[in-house]
Amino acid sequence: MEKNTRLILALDVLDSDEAIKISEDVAEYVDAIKIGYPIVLACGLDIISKLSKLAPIIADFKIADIPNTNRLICEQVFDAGADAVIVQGFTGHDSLEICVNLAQERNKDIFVVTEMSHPGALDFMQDVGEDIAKMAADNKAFGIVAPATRPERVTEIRKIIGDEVTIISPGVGAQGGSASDVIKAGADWVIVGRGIYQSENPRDAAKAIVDEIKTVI
Ligand code: OMP
Repeated sequence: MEKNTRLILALDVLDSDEAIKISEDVAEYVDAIKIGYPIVLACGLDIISKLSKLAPIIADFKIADIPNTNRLICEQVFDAGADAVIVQGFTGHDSLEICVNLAQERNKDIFVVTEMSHPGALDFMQDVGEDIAKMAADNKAFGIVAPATRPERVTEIRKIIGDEVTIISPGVGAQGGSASDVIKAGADWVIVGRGIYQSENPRDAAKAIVDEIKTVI
């Protein structure tokens, strides 16, 4: 995944035509499109190959199972045309390692969730977020997912993983986070969903975020 605009679109819409139209409109301003359960359950797995003509696709299935099941899921998702998969880190090193190995064989990427962006992440996840970040770096994951709603945590996680591992950061806009703040805190990319796809003009909304990011890099 190339770091140009530093913006990833989270495409959590349920209609295939709408998804393609929004993606075409914003393609110039995004480095990747992140899809997940909502769009795939509504439109089918085929949506991945359709959207992959417009941008690299990150499949956000937050995979969280035993190693063998994780591998079976990653195989299906990579076969469908995704360039990267998001996995949960709390299942431990062997569940992650099998995903990273498969991704390396296929020239694909794995992102690992550390601590999530919503308030409930403070109940359990934050306590293990730093250990998960270290495990992701030790296992040579391409990147981690860390919260734009808590830029200070992104800075902490960056210290743990160093500069080799990338950080993609959701929580900008609808969840209250700021794109420029989290890039300054150490994120490589921001992930934005509703702030773009629910806007009157998704293309203008994406451009405004990219312009904001440019002011701090
Ligand atoms: P908006 O809040 O609409 O911008 O969407 C954020 C996107 O990032 C959604 O697709 C979420 O599922 C996803 N996300 C989070 O919001 N928080 C996290 O901690 C992790 C993710 C993710 O893994 O992408």
